[in-house]
Amino acid sequence: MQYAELFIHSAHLMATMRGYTERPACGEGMSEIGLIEDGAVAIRDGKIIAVGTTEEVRAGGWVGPDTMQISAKGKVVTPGFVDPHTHVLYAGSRENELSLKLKGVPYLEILKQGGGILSTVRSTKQATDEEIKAQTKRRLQTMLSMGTTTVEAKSGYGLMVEDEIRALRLIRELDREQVLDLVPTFMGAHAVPPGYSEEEFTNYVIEDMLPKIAAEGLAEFCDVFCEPGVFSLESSERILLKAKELNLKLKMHADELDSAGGAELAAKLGVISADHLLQASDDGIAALARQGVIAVLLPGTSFNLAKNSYARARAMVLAGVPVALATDSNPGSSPTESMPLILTLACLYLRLTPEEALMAATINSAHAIDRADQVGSLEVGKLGDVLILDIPNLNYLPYHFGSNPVEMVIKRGTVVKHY
Ligand code: IZC
Ligand code: ZN
Repeated sequence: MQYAELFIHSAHLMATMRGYTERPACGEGMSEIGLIEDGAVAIRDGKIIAVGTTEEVRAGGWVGPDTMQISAKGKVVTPGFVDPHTHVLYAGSRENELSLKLKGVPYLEILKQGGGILSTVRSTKQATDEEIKAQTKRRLQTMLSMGTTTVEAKSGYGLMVEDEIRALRLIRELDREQVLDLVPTFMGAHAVPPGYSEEEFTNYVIEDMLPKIAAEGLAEFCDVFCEPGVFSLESSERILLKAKELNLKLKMHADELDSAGGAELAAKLGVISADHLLQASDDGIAALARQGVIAVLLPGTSFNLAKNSYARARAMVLAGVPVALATDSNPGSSPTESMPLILTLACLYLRLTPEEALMAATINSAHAIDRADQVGSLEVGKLGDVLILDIPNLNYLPYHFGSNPVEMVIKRGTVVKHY
């Protein structure tokens, strides 16, 4: 339901994440979630106009006779989750690869055999625009129901220029046709298609794809799967330098499966975020901290690849790297839409505290997609993207897993989900 004015009040706890709009939280700052007891937030025309205790906001005269009032008594209120790393646009699925996975066939071996990413490239190519959109809308709807209100979406299941442009156009259409806000990333360098050497395909990305993508204004970020056996440090650097020249902002899949200096390159290029980082070296982590690169960690991927090893988030927090969290939602290594699950994995296996994990999933994620001026915290002027969680305290959020803690989702001041 849409109301011009909305007043959410009496929250047992409200985590505002205030104070980190200019810079992401790092170090001890990652625990400063700006808690307000008996919290309230007022929204007008889709934007937050007041935040404080229930008494303060009422006394401020923000609540009029026509204001829709919602009690969050006994509940926890947070900003909507921001999911800053997904491959959510595709057709098909890859459950047929489960038996290979269970036999221990590595992720990159499945890709080498023409499966993995290339299998999704084929199923996406065969699908109509409407089919791709319908399948993606269902995933976005699941994300929304689990509290995600802003999501980054990568291309990368096209690989040829016309298919990549198609993917980015569909992302733009989906942004307009459904509730979640989508942030588009070009990731033509996701896999090397059959018939190309890595160098030939890298040249193709640089000479044919990037100029067209940039000219159409279809993407805000450029990302590369920088990984030994996929795109080398050299190829990744060439692609990202070209993207920078064309005014795209930079991201990098770095040090996911093998340690190869991905974090160091991310720091050298000054990317906004370096993602995965399971195998990042100590020097790499120090370099990320020096450059203020955000580490987007994806524990759902470690979990789903049955890695038994996770990114060294504690070392990153200690070094002063701002940490963010994402689902990596994709049909191969992380077939999930659930940020609450990611928060659980982040606490249990990345060893983040519930406060740090929430920071990582809201304002720091917003920074990772350059949206911190609009979302990620409950502060005056930001979008009215608010969650009411049916949990008694913050620890309960990662503690109780596998079900959905979200009772109500408010997107731009509109109640879009209500159980
Ligand atoms: O479809 O496997 N890691 N890209 C890099 C992916 C996972 C997506 C996929
Ligand atoms: Zn990814």
